[in-house]
Amino acid sequence: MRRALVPAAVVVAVLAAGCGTTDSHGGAPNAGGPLRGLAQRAGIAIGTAVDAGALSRDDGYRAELPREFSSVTPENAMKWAALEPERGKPDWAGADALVDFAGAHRMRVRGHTLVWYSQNPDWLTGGNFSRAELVGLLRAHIAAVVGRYRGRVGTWDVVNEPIADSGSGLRDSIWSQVIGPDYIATALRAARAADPQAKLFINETAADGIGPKSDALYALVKGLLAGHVPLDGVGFQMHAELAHGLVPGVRRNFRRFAALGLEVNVTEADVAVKLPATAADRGRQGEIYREMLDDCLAVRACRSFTVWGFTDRYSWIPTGEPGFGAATLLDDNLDPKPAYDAVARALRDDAR
Ligand code: 9MR
Repeated sequence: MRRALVPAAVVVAVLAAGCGTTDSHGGAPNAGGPLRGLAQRAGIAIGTAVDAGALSRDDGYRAELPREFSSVTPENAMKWAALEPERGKPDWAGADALVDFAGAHRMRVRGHTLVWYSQNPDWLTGGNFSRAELVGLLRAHIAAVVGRYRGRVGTWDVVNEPIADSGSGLRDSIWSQVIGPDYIATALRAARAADPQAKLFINETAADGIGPKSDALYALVKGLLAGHVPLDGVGFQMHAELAHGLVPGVRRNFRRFAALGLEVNVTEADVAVKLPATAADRGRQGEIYREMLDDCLAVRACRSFTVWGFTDRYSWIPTGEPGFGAATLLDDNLDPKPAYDAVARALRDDAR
């Protein structure tokens, strides 16, 4: 076992409750599971993005979710456009339902996300606000959202995807353009003030290995820490595509961020496959998931591994990347794919 975070009595109780060789899906035997018990033994959280619509109406989905996962991230329900489609008229229904569900099943919540270039309401992006006005709106938004879930959302992706894809500076957004680079520190400080106990993260895409983009992220984070801006960790999304596999240098990258004293999390893992997916594709996909998880398990500061949706029934990939799909651990029928077995095996091997 890698970490002694879990008291032996808890491990025994979890094992007795049915992890190990139990097949949780009622189908063919798999490599063990549920993932939740295996992850607990390995000393990490295992999470998934959650589709608010599926959570409200799909009983199979609702049953599978707390059995397999110890952490949830709202896929869209906490984005600004979802929370405040009309100015001053917040709609908490989807986010509340998820936080309540997580509480009832003793799952952690990763709040996602407080400031991003995308999925902002039109009134905000089209409002022609001055710098001072936008700073005020950002602070008020963060105070309201983080304050509402204080003590119930343990971790926040405060800032999402701040770095330009080229790695040359910050990504263009209403925030970087109107407020300037300071928007990041402003957001982190507002989040800390609203819930001093919550862990605060910057979450980035396509910065998993070593390269210009992760170098820029590293420089940003180092600067924030030097300026005593509150920051507890960095999330690496790990969206991957079957044909390309993983980028090189993931562990080295995780380790340099960890060496700054930060937690490192995998926050949005999936492996998109060009459709139709063959049996060989599914096998290779399992290997890529395993490499991702092994990269996390190899780095002590990596304490949470989240997949971006756990079933192909609701994955964002077919709409987000037309022609691709089959990206998750369970198929359309919620049956485990080789990727599920690979993740279970990686957890089980680490927990031994
Ligand atoms: O999975 C989300 C999808 O349903 C939305 O339509 C999309 C809008 O941009 O956002 C997706 O989630 C993104 C996440 O919030 C941030 N990282 C990239 C994810 C995939 O696009």
